Amino acid sequence: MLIMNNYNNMFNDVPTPWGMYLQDSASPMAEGMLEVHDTVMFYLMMMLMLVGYLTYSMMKFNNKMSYKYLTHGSLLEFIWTLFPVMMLLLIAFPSFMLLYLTDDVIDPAMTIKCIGLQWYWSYEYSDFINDNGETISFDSYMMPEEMLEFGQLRLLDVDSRVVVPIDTHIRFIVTGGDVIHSFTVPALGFKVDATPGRLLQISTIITREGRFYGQCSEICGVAHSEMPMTIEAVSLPKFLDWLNEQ
Ligand SMILES: [Cu+2]
Repeated sequence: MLIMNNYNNMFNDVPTPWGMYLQDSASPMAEGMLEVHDTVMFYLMMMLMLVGYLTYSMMKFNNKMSYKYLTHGSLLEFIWTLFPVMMLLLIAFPSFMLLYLTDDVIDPAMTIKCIGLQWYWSYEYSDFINDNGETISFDSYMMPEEMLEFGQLRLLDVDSRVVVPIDTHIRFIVTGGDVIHSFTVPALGFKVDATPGRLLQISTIITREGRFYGQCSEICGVAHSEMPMTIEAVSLPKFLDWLNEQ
């Protein structure tokens, strides 16, 4: 859900109190996930109504109804076997299609390495080096509650955000430095385990500017709830300005 941030007039994609639906998507992958959710919900509702209706009928007409072909009725059995199969196929097909699409990494223009640590994230922009010839990298800690500025979000904002350009194929390489963490940004459709000794990748193309928040999603110790991730998507010129400052 979108919330206007008074602090700097940027849109934030955050969980909202009593929010019942998924966050607005900001990438084709998250868009696909919303689509699959809605599709599956449609079939679930149809099944719920059918099963509910049949259960209700059976209770209402209990022992007052007889149907000669209820048992050993081949046609009836054929229908009530085929119907669930069709339903499952209708659910399975779009969901598998999305699953394999999300695994695809299409010719990324830049790569960001995200390392989950107890209890912060460390980011490396391996494609860019600073004046000293070092890779651009920084640690990203949660803003402590007493240091929050007006408009910043408790348990969600960090001291240094991951700034990325929009409309660019970006690859995130995720790993863990100590224990397993999970790099998760709902608005972008990310949920990648940060496993020590393993590199997992996910690619995205962010379709709009904004701040996308996420929280570590693999219980990793006492401060598991205090290692959020904030991704700030900006236009390419703004991203280059940011890069120059690093
Ligand atoms: Cu963690």
